[in-house]
Amino acid sequence: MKVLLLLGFVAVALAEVTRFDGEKVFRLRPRTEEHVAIIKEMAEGMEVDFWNPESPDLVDVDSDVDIHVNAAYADIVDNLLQQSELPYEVLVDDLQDAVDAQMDSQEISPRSHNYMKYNTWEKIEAWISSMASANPSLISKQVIGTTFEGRSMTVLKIGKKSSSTKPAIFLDCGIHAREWISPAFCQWFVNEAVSTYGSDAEMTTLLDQMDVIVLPVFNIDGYVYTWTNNRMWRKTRSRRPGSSCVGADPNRNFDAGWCTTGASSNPCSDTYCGSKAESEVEVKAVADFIRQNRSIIKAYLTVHSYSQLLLFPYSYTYQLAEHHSELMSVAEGAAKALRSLYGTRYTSGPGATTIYPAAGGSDDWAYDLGVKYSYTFELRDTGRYGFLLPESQIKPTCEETMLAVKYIAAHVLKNLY
Ligand code: DDK
Ligand code: ZN
Ligand code: ZN
Repeated sequence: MKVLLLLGFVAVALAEVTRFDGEKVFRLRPRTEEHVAIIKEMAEGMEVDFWNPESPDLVDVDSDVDIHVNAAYADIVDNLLQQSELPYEVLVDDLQDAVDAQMDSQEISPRSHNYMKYNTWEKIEAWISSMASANPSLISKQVIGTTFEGRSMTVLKIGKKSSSTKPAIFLDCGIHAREWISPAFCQWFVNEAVSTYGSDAEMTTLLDQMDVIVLPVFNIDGYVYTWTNNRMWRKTRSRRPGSSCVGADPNRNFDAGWCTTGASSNPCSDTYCGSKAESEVEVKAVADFIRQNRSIIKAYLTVHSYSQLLLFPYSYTYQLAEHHSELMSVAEGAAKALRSLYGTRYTSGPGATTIYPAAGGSDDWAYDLGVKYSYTFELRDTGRYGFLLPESQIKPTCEETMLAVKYIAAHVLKNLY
């Protein structure tokens, strides 16, 4: 009985929402190998949540390193950095304040789905159904799999219905749970597509000629967990007998140089590559869908945050992709289009040199499968708010990103045959 009570207590404690009072985000600028070593030692000695890069083994001299530390460690880290003369600044002074401040939209009807707010999975799920039923001539939906916790993964296929099979662009959002601006973008995209079809010439041509297949939230279980338990969760929520740590990084779990670089084989790491390639059911579902539709899928776009980057293969090797120059010039054109609206600057390039080497990514996998136009977006911002981008930035972020996506889509369309 006592044991049961204790277990019950533990379960309740586990289900509690993680708060971040007094926790800080530091931006470190290691200038020497010694600085890099200090950061890595710090990561071993205490709990450090790496925001960018996402794991200590990816830390390099002269790169920005954003880390989130517990209140208990904040002063220790502060002292350590000062003593070692490691340049740094405090990006977020109180993470709980930033979490609370993120929901800053002035919307008064909190009960309904809203494109200018972050929506719960419950709202997104209802929205998926209603978008499909309200736009039967333009949208069809298909379940492509089930998450570890049993939620349906549904894609929306957007495009003018046609008797012949059309070429398609695959777009996914929410591979990583805490990158909330990403699912917000997929919702924005679907709405823009249906509401500008017939009036915007570019969108009309695109949807007449092609389909865009949208997966609004890839890692649904993780996304739900960021709402219910821990806002900073990144991975899936899979559990395996024998390991107490939960989840794997879906963007290290694809079969592309799997777990050879920039990924961890430690199940507790935020960049854990999983027990094997496609061990995560969500990854398997998407990979199966893309394999089945390989002949029609001409572009693969995946949306993350933050850093303002437009990346393309490769990340698992420093070798340049066969279509490097074309991928680079399309990325630069897209970044230029994006910047034209609000002046937001993006950096373009192959993943390995532009962000960090990282194997098992969806973009590299899709590219090696034969999907030439394969891009990873890292949306706003560059660290001021990081994953906690305020809701007031959803609209401008989505508007500018639309220009980049439409630029890439136009290029894909032009080069179809
Ligand atoms: O997965 C990551 O760490 C970031 C997005 Se948060 C992207 C890394 C480069 C593209 C992976 N091939
Ligand atoms: Zn991500
Ligand atoms: Zn990211």
